Amino acid sequence: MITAYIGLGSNLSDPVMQIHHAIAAVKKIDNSKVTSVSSIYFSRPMGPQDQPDYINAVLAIETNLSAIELLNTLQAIETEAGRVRKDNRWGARILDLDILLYGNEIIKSQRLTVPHYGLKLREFVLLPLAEIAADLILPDGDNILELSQGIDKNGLKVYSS
Ligand code: ROI
Repeated sequence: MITAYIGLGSNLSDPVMQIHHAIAAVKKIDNSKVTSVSSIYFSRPMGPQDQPDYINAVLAIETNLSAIELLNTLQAIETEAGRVRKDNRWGARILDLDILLYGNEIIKSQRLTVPHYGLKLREFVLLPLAEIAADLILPDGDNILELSQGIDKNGLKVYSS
């Protein structure tokens, strides 16, 4: 079993409901067990500001799936939520499920970069991650608690716990 961390985000179609639904869907993934779920956070958009505010959370999952199997499963959950994959990398989305970490592995393939490229730059990833895994160390040796304490919160707040 590998412990992976997944970031969840939504800013369309009732984001709080989307995140609750997504957490329930991830809990049903075969060969896997969700071991912790952060609070649900309210965050301001990173990137273009002419889009709604976001709801974000992070969860930990122990899984026997490979990283690509996990990615395929998460993308199926995004599609099920009604997400249309188009060229809107920085735009509004119904549901985003990102593999933040997959054990201590470093993965650089066409479909997948792990650790997630935005991990250290995003308050809406670092603070929820620190909430559920304060003693986590990244593959490069950086410490999640220190990173989370060093980042501007940019209005991030707990929406519900
Ligand atoms: N901004 C916030 N606050 N939360 C997100 O999940 C998020 N996701 C994105 C971009 C557009 C970068 N901005 C975001 O993909």
